[in-house]
Amino acid sequence: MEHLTLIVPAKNEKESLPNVLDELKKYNLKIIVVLEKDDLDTINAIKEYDCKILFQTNKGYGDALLQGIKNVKTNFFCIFNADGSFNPVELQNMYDHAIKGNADFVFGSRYMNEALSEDDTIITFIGNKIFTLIGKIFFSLPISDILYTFVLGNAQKANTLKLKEKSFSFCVELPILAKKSNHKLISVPSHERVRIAGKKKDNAFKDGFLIKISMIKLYFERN
Ligand SMILES: Nc1nc2c(ncn2[C@@H]2O[C@H](COP(=O)(O)OP(=O)(O)OP(=O)(O)O)[C@@H](O)[C@H]2O)c(=O)[nH]1
Ligand SMILES: [Mg+2]
Repeated sequence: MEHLTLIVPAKNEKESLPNVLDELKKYNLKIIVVLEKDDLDTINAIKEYDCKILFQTNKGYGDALLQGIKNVKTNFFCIFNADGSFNPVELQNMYDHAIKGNADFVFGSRYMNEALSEDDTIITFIGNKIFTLIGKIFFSLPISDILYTFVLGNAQKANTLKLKEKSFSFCVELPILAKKSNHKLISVPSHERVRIAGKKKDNAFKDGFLIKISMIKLYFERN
């Protein structure tokens, strides 16, 4: 997967991220970890690993991803969480779809045949279903798991989308703007694991609310 760079957003992931980087070693991928400068515990935990560390200038999950994508030098990027919930064995299938030109953005989905989440709660499951349905109805999104954000995509195309969400609303902004720009989106089955250690960074109610606002804004914005 020589044309691929992983973008790993990390916030207080000193326990999980070293395990994730260990698991990734055998794949020999380019890796950019994006975190805040003062997240010293995470920085110290990964200093022996072969990855680029990028300090985000602002705060937030979306901000980290925006900066990561801007720094990708390969044709493709993949958002890869620092908590161990994504399995790198799934990258090859996503990459093959991108290389063959089957899609510009390949979205992992936990809600297809042969897919699974070990980490869903009833709240995240219902929230996801509702936002995915809104995505289908109002934006004609052909994806089945809008909030998962295990996405492998064309870096150059992502960089022309004018992404700006610095919060978890990035999850909906990326597919919606990609679709508005007529890029091709597909879903592929994914098996989400539970995070290895550490704490969840998002809040289902606060971030769910921000995502709703963001979708309304995106609906009324001109293409
Ligand atoms: N750089 C950066 N990374 C972040 C920020 N917020 C979350 N992340 C990372 O983004 C990824 C997704 O966040 P999670 O907390 O795992 O969100 P989640 O998957 O909904 O929650 P879990 O169910 O606990 O896995 C993880 O790798 C986090 O470390 C942030 O503000 N800055
Ligand atoms: Mg997670």
